[in-house]
Amino acid sequence: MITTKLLTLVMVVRQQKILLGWKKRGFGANRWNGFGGKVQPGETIEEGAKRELWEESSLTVDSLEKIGRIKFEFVDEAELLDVHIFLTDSYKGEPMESDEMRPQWFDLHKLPFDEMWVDDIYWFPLLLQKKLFKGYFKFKGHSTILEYTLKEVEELEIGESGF
Ligand code: 95F
Repeated sequence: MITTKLLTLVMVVRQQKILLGWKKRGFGANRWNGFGGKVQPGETIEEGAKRELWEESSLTVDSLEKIGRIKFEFVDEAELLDVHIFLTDSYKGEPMESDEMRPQWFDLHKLPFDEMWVDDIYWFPLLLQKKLFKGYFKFKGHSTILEYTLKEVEELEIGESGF
């Protein structure tokens, strides 16, 4: 039986800079990434995204823009990960380090791809051009992509039909 876990990822972009967090522990530790995590029972995907952003960076947002959706498969692992990616430029507060994440601003032209998940180099160009996208990446371990698909789309919808 294949199960799918819903996850969120929020990218804060402002004035030619992007806020990434250095993941200090847990899944994806020792990489720069956006802020996110598991959607909990009883919350919407967007609510989960806002909660994780707050927990990991101390930033609050009124609204998030849906920008992408990527399904990740890790060979030899039972769960598929359905990651909903959001963009915002209208947050409130100052980024603060949390137990999980150490936030830092990066120039959009100098992203630390060598210290990010290896899929990011494929879809960041679409994100930064604000093109809606859907992707699928099949990983072996945490650093090897066996195959992938990536496409720009007209809209993003929820549910499995979205793939
Ligand atoms: C990126 C990932 C992953 C990969 C880790 C879990 O929280 C959501 C983001 N996340 N982010 N860019 N790539 C392979 C692991 C699914």
